[in-house]
Amino acid sequence: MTAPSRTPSAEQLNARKAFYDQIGKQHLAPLWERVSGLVTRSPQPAARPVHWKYSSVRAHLLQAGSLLSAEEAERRVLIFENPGLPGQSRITGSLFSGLQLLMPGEKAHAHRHTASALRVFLEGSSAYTSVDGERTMMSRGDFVITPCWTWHDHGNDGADPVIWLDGLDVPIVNLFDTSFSEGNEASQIPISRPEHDSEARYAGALLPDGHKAHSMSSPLLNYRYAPARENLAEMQRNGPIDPCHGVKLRYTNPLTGGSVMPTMSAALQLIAAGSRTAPYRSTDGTVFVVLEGKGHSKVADSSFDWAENDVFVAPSWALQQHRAESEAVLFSFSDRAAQEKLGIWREQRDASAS
Ligand code: GTQ
Ligand code: FE2
Repeated sequence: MTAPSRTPSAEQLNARKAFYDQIGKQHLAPLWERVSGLVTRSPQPAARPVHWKYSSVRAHLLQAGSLLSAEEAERRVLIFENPGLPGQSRITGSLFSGLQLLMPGEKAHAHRHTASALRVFLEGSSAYTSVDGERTMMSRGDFVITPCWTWHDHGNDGADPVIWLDGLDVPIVNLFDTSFSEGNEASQIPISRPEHDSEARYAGALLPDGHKAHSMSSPLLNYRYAPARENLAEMQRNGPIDPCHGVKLRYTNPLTGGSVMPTMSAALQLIAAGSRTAPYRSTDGTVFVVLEGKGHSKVADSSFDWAENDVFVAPSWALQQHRAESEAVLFSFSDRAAQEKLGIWREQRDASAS
């Protein structure tokens, strides 16, 4: 029998359709009808480029603060939901993100889960998070990690509302159907180590003698903004400047030099006032958080004018280009760590060429 060639007749098409219906009942499907959508020539993310202005999200979050307590909410978070993935609680195909609010005196009850979390502290003072018995006070721009299955609770001991951004790998954990979570009888986990103990041990270019890694995540709880910001300023003075990124630092696990957690990567970059980055793209859909400055980004066909604390998304393989009106600092996070482990991460630095 020879394979059918050229354009099939209406009769042939009907016969095929009947065949597909028949095998569909047996939970079978023809690859030849599906393959072009399955094994695409390049990434086809459902997630879209999107931008949230802090001023409007903040207003809604404070409204949530008057509608329910942190205790009632368990976590009072407004989820950034990508318009290309409606109803799915995802900011990119693989990541969850939201803004969390704690009013003065509020505490968020202790729990743990298999999802890994990161936080970027945006607004307020005297807020802490505690992770497996170590508490850290958070300041603006600090980057804090909550590795998978670690007990954590938060609190606001200050007089003003506090707001930070959460990023979690929930969609990855759920892709694998590996979500577990539990609450703790204690609202707050007893503190078993001095405050900032992990910073003393791991935040310098030194490590405790004889330390052995017992986790796939970094032992450092809080990566402070102030020293990282100073490093960026000095790198900018000294050069070279990366055409695609300005000057950019990646947060690492000091024990391995690798990513801070197994699934998620984070970075901090400085773009000089008046300068523009060269077109760039990579396969890790990336969430940007504006920590300083004002500027403009082109992401695929979208254009965003951003200011402090705004959040915007560059989906996988979307061309991105950033221009800083005033000196800008962008925090960003993505699933690059997971992609690199799977051997599928790619980037294109001369991205305008194609
Ligand atoms: O603060 O523990 O945005 O467990 C989502 C899930 C925050 C948290 C989120 C969480 C948390
Ligand atoms: Fe949590």
